[in-house]
Amino acid sequence: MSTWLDRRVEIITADITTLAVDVIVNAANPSLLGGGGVDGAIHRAAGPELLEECRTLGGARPGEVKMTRGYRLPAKAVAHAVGPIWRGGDHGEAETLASCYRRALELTEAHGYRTIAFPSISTGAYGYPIQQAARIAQQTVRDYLESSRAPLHVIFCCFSPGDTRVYEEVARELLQPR
Ligand code: AR6
Repeated sequence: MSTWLDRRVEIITADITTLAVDVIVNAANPSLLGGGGVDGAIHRAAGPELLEECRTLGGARPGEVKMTRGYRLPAKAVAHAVGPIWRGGDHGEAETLASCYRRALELTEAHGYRTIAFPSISTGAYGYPIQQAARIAQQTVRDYLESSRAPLHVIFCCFSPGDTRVYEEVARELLQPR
């Protein structure tokens, strides 16, 4: 089951490591050397070569994104994004989170890739409230697609049906005429 927001954006429930897309986004930490959650799942599925390449990247700051190959994943590449840790919302978390989505889309376009799948960055271990994070994710992607001529296809890959429902609610909200 998937919900299409428009021809270029859809919401699905899935394990992101199973998706045969061009780029999957990782919710990484500043070391870029792996961790739990989706980060751990991506490293396990990609194999040790991914960690080897990650060691050459020199880490990343919150809001930054760095791209690697996908190795044993069905995806061609991984965009490692460092989301913000939620600290109440008045520490620039929204801007840092939006930067993750924007930079991942820019890198995808720069590499000539077309399909990109995002997990719900920062809403697990980093504690970002999912409804607020989903709003930023969808608004940032929508703004990016409006200003870009690239033939991008964006997938919001939720890990649970509950998260998918939140994303669908937010999508309906954002579709209301402003
Ligand atoms: N496919 C799709 N989404 C997933 C998967 C999966 N296989 N596994 C988990 N999620 P989290 P964060 C969802 O904690 O909050 C790591 O240790 C999950 O349900 O993975 O950005 C890093 O190394 C949630 O909705 O990332 C960092 O230290 C979303 O992915 C830290 O956690 C993000 O949850 C980053 O925390």
